Amino acid sequence: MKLTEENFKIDYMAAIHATTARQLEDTSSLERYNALGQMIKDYIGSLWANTNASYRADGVKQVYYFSMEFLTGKFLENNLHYLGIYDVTRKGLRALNIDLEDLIEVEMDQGLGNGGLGRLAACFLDAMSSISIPGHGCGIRYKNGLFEQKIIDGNQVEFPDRWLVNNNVWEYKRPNKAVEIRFNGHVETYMEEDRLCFKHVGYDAVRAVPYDTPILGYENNTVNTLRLWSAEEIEDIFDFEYFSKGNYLSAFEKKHSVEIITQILYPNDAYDEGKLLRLKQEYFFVSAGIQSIITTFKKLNLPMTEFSDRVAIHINDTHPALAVPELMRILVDEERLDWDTAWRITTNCISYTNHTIMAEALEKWPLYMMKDLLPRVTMVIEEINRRFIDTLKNIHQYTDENKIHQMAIINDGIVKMAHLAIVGSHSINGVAELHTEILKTRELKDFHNIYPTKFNNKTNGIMHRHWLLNANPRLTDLIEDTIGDGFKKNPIVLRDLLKYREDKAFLDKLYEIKHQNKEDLAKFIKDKLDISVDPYSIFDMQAKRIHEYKRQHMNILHVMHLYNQLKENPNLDMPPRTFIFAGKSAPSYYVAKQIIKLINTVGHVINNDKTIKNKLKVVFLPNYGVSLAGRMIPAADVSEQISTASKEASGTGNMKFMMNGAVTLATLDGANIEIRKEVGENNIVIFGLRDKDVYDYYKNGNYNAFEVYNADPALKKVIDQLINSFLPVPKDEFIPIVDRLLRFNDEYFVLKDFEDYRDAQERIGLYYRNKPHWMKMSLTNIACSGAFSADYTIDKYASGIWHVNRKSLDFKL
Ligand code: B1H
Repeated sequence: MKLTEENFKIDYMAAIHATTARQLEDTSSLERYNALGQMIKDYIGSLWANTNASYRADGVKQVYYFSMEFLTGKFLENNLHYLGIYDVTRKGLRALNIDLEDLIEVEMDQGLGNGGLGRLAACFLDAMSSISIPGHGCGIRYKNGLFEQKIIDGNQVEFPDRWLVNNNVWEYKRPNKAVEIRFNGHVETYMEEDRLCFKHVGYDAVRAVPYDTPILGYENNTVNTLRLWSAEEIEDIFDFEYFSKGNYLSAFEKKHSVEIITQILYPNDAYDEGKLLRLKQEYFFVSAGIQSIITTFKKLNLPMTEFSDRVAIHINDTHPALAVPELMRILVDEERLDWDTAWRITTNCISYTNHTIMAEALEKWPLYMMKDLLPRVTMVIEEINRRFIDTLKNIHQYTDENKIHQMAIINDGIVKMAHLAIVGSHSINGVAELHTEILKTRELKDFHNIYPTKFNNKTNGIMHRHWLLNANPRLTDLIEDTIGDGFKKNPIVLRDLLKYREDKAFLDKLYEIKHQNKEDLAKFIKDKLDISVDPYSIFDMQAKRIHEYKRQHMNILHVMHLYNQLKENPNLDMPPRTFIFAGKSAPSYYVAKQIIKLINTVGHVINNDKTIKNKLKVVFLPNYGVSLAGRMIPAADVSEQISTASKEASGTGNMKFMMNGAVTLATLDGANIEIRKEVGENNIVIFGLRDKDVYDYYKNGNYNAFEVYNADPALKKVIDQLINSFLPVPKDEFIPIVDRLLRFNDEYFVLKDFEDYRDAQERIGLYYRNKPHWMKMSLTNIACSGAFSADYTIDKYASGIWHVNRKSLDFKL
């Protein structure tokens, strides 16, 4: 949009007065931020209204991306960039003696997600708007996002994330669009003419109130909607029943028991806790979302049979899989369609992404629990299951009862959500080539046999405008000066940078930018943690959720090994290294928390040892999230992507780091494999077991961790140091970690991969010392990262799964 500095100042002063009723000089940063946010929101308003009007006028097919998590982070900076008014805003504020950076800092992260899955949903929303896909998010407005992590005495301690305390300027509450959600009660059957009908009675009703946030497209006038639902009590229950009986306090208890539904985000990543409240959350937002989609569809005045021509519903993992029976329930019970027609519509609408094969993450609900909470929906699932088993027997001629039992949606009193999602959707995709291959040939092989065409791959992507343009302005400027700004809309042209591989002047500039970013981070680390790190050292980073399969403990054991070498020979010729860790552990994941403690303990010893001449430092940056990632990633030299092969479905941090010029140190897992394909094997450092080796060990049961431990003195030494008082903690502190590695035979092959990892790290050191060589690797990574833009990923979802078209809008503000 067009905005002059003069007009900006007029609008901003008006916003200050309207939102604060104070003179500018009397306002706080928070008030100034809110005023700016309000003003931007006003600018967005007409674009948003226009987008919705045009979708409705043309009756275009729209996508609804259902996800339990949307990790959007901050909005202000992005919205300014996307409206094309970042520079004028900065200048205008400067003229008023305000730093835009300070206001950006004030905004709280919207942290409504755990990790990769939630951030992917946020990058996808941005991409849908930016490539002009009519696509919206549907989720939960958690009062408390993912906990805030503090490190106290080396331990993770969780604090509530009260992101709403200062009010959320970006959302619109829309009470007039609230819907009712029904839990518990029972089902009555009755005949109407010759149709058997079902009525849910005696239920507890909850009000779902939507809060809408605009999702801007990049300079294209498109504004889609992120609709998050919040639970409120239904007034008449609250008022009457209780008050009239004089139960004033019980009335508030009732209110509390309703609002608790959207109070917290479950803090597990890739782990299913199986709590009733979680099931409630899942049904709550799925039912609300589908009801509101149906209301929107009905405004088109089309027959219900055209629903799937106008609506695509995507479910982000199985958490929203109740969309299948809920849509069936509405089509059959309320819209009075026959089962087969309803089923055709439902399966045509719904598509499903699988994000993990880790057994502990697969959602399973006890049938009794589901029946109790959702009596009619469970009946629908039972009917879907009955018909599915019929198909297996009659169409596919299955006679093997065992196989049928295994594939069933419900067996032994358990509802398997992945099976429900597969049977109820027309598309099932994995999130990287290897992951999809594993789904097809191993984990979901039986389903692939009967539905070969449903399965497809959509390798994850990241929003390059966030992770490059916003996060790394220095690098962005250099790229723009060198190859023009085409990469902003079409990131594959970053490949033009490959021409500069031999250009010393260019590589020097690239080095200088990385160095400045490292200086910035070094200062941040000093301010936050009072640890001095050398910006000339290798910044080696592992930033992601803490999990044994991601193997942060392998990383820190290797750091201990380097330390041992330095202690033996303080003059060891080794490039100085700074190992930087960040990531949260699920609060109840004991071993992961011990890994955090171990990293901090080792850091404490190493960082305070003067004899090693600052050649080694270890930093754990607390409270990893979207904002911290934006600070860290531009300063990384080495990106640690070291999961046990086959375990990391894709990874997306790997893409963010390469885009910012880090060299990846990786196992052949998830999207690392595709990164290697893009950059070529000379521009990535690969080590470790392959997925096939891992599966062979599991199958043959012939892995012996003790043997590996006994055969490698350097490895044995570091493991022993965990429990021999080498570290300043009680002797038994790290026994759980050692037990997992030895007594329980090292499920994730940390010991097996250790030697290879050590060699790979040595290669990293050698390459880094050869500066021109290193900078060429770094440049190649940046140049080849465009392929991983979420713009392309979403384009493939749109054409290959959703069958929706781009919708260009020419409205101008
Ligand atoms: C991923 C999850 C996940 N996979 C359950 N599965 C959750 C499962 O709250 N829960 O119950 C939360 C999260 N998250 C990640 O998805 C994968 O591990 C990554 O490899 C992948 O890149 C990411 C996005 O596809």
